[in-house]
Amino acid sequence: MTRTTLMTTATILAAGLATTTASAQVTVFEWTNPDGGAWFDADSWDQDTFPDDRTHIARIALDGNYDILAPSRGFDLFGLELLNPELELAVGRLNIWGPEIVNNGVIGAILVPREDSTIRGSGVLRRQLVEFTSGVEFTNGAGHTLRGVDVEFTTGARQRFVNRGILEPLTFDAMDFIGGGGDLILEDEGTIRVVFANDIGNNGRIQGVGTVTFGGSIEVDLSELAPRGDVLRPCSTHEFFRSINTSGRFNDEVVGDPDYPFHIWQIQYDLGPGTDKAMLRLDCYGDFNRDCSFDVFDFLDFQNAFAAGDMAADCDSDGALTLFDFLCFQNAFSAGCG
Ligand SMILES: [Ca+2]
Ligand SMILES: [Ca+2]
Repeated sequence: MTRTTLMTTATILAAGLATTTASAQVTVFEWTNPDGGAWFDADSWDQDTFPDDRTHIARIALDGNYDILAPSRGFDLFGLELLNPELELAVGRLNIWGPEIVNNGVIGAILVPREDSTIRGSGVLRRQLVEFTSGVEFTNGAGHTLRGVDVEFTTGARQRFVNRGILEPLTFDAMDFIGGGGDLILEDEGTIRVVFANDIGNNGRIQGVGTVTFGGSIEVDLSELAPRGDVLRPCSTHEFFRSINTSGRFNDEVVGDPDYPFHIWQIQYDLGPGTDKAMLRLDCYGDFNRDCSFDVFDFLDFQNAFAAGDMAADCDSDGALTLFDFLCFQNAFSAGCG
């Protein structure tokens, strides 16, 4: 895995959760059936009925490996607390009327935050949708993962998506941010983890989003690629986000990968017309001037960089420019680009 840090300062807003007058009437439903079963089976809960209302909190804390057959229709809850890390809960369209969801397992849902709210915990929201229908702020909390989830804004109202956790726009199941007028804010402590699989052409989109503020870091996970060389060729770029009308910016940073000796990864983000996309680029260290050919100009450029004290000439990455960097560069040049 390679990693690069984005240096753009994120706007950090205090996400004070509004206290709600409805909280006084909220009822907690605790799952009590160790064998699993249907959501609509009142006997599986500690109340007289099952949770299915905007004043209900569904709490599933019972340990064990069991399944819950949840409603595929849309329904309302004040909150959902999925505390059993073994549980994967697939539901339909889920309106959340309270300030938080706690998820230590896996939730597959079209999640509709109806008030300012946060999803937190160590779990994963996977492969569906966070859908904004009103002017709210929704936060992916620290440590929580949205995996292949689209974030869809509507037009008009104030809408903000804040990431303090992990976004995984899988290349086989892209993560799209789509809509009119919403703000996408990726906080300082948030991470975008791009998992490249063999189907590398399926990119996420950032379209029609009002303001994009990038912060935090990007992790590029290449471990799913096998064999890697067939997919990622040197002197090539691979889009992982295409964006339009955004104001965010990634800073380029050269990254290394021990599995690719003498190769260099870069995260690139361009804002020019038709080129506003985030890309992963693979180059080879021996091609020092990055023109995709190996010739004497690479030697000259390396020597100039070395003489100028440019740390780009620190081939062995030990933080100092020494004779070993010349030897390292010669090896990289000989290794070529393969
Ligand atoms: Ca060259
Ligand atoms: Ca060195």
